[in-house]
Amino acid sequence: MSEDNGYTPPKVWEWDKDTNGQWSSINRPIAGPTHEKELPRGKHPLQLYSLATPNGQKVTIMLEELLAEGVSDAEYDAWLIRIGDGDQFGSGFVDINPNSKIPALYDADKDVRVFESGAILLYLAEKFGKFLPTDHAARTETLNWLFWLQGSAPYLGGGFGHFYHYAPFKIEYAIDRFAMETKRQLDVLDRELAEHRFLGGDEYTIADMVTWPWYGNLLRGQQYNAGEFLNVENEYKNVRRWAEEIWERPAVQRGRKVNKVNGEDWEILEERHDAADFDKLPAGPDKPKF
Ligand SMILES: N[C@@H](CCC(=O)N[C@@H](CS)C(=O)NCC(=O)O)C(=O)O
Repeated sequence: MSEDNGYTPPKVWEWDKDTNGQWSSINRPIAGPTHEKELPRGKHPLQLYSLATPNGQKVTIMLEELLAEGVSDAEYDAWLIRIGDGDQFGSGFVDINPNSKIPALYDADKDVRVFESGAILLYLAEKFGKFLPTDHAARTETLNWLFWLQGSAPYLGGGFGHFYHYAPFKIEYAIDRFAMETKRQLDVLDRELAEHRFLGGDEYTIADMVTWPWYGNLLRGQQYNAGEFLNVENEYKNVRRWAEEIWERPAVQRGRKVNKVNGEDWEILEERHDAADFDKLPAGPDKPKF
């Protein structure tokens, strides 16, 4: 490996707006809104502003799971935030998430804003009394895995995904560093899932719902086209067993389609305002391939 690529950091870093790369038009070193724009508001108390990235899918899977459990108050409007177009920098969005990242939730019932996907799942679990054990020790174990995911996934997304898939040129040092960490995390999950059916125990909880969109999609080969590179076909048998079981859940199949903008036409529901919206999609395969 080359030890010097000719770059020496300057004394003080400056923002070069012309750097290329897929996300360079939206990445900024400052926070706050770039333009005035109110958020739309629908008929349900729960208003979700999101996009079907793994972080977005966590919330729509949780909401669909709640509805599948018969929690009718979990009905929601899901509005599309196109992050490539900078919708997350509109003033209305920044009001409910000062961090300008999807997903963000507004609960009109309580006049509460919730940002950070992990906080959103915890809020919904506590509001409706579902998918979070009440026993203190079991609840703690669920929260251990929820916080583990929130701390770990940025190494998979912002680290490995960025340098392996999005970066305008390949940097061996960065790809090695984050491929190593991603595989280590998969092994953490694999060892846990060798002992338990779900993360932290035998119950399906918000810990599984936050983790599946990242590592389940990675095992499906749907994340950064990296399945072969990370050899996920041949390793992590327990993660695969867990990911395939969750993939079978109808609520997961519904949730992953909400606020989606790419893929097959039968899996793209850009906005969702009613359970019947899924019926408007063209027929897809009976059992989508894992
Ligand atoms: N820690 C946050 C991460 C959210 C996040 O990174 N969202 C990305 C899409 S997956 C985003 O909105 N990016 C837009 C931007 O960075 O401007 C969470 O879990 O909610």
